[in-house]
Amino acid sequence: MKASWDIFCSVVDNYGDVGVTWRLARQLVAEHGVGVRLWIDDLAAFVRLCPEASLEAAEQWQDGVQICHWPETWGAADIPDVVLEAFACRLPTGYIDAMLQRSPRPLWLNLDYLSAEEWVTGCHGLPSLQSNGLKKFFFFPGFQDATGGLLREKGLVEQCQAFQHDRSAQRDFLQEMGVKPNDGARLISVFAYENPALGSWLERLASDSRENHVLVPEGRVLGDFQRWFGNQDLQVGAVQTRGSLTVQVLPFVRQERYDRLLWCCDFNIVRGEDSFVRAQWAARPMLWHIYQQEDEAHLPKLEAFLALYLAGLSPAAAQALGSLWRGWNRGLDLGESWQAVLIHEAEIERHARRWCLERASQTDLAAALVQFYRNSL
Ligand code: TRH
Repeated sequence: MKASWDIFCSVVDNYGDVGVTWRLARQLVAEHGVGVRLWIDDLAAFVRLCPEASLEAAEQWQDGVQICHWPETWGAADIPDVVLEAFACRLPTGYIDAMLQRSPRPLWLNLDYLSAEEWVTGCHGLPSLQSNGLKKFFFFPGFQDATGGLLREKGLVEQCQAFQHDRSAQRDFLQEMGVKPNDGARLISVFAYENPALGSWLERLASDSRENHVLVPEGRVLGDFQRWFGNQDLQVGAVQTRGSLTVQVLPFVRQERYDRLLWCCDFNIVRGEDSFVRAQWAARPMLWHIYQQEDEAHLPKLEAFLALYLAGLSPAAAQALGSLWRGWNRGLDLGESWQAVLIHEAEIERHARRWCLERASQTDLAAALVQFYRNSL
């Protein structure tokens, strides 16, 4: 009989929580033949990633996943074999009581946020005994072998490579998005949080000897672009040019299309958790705008990832890319560090491909979760 899973997603803000759980749910169904109910408390966020979904339905099926609205007042629900709470969201008390009653007890997992910090390898998979006698296991995604790995669908890297070798498929895709870059222009995507230093980077792009075509999905960083263009109203579809720089505002598209956009670009600026991972699978030079936390708690996480990511680069290229990432995340002037990155562009590109292949040789997160469940039986 096929195993049943409940995944609980509480949308804190933005799209990362729902982005990760939706991808995971689909993959569990498609590749591991399990039945998945995905409980989401904010369907509006889900509809942005899956536009055909209903905003009102208490229950609906999308790509073989049963999507359930997680109501404020919890009703009754049968308990499946595996209960996965994403990012320490709090399960309803009535649901936990029902878990206690079930025989055999379900496997209870907390899927944590992605971090490259060393301590993750020591905590991955550890149980925590709850006061009611239930055990909850902490499952950490990550970049190293001793972690739960990264979300990666079967054949993803091959699909991306085929697309990147097919110029006409890329051109058709971009045209559908209304994007027609001039020949030879560097294509850059920017999905980032607000950044007061954005202007210093845009200045550099505008005075570059090569054309830069910057694609900005609608969202939080748009205000900074607007300010740089003298408070022009930048709506979806807007195209503004200054010197060598063209900025084009794109609509927020379904997840699969956003992936393709990343595959098309020469440089991707991404944020949070899910787009950060997807840019790594795109195997192109990238910059991570990390989600800001109180007391600068995000900075050690940034450094932990940089320590891994930059390790395969020459010292000069590592210095250039590291200083661009740090500068972007600290709101510092970006002109010089961008220029330095361009000097090492070819090496950074080779490195992005290598990094992608190395990560793709590890067990993916969905497979690791399924294996963890099997081992628990
Ligand atoms: O939206 P985010 O900033 O989410 C963040 C992070 O997950 C952060 O760690 C978490 O603490 C916070 O939310 C609550 O960035 P992220 O993780 O990249 O999620 C964005 C999702 O949106 C991702 O699944 C890709 C998707 N997306 C589209 O589907 N279409 C688009 O056009 C774009 C730009 C993104």
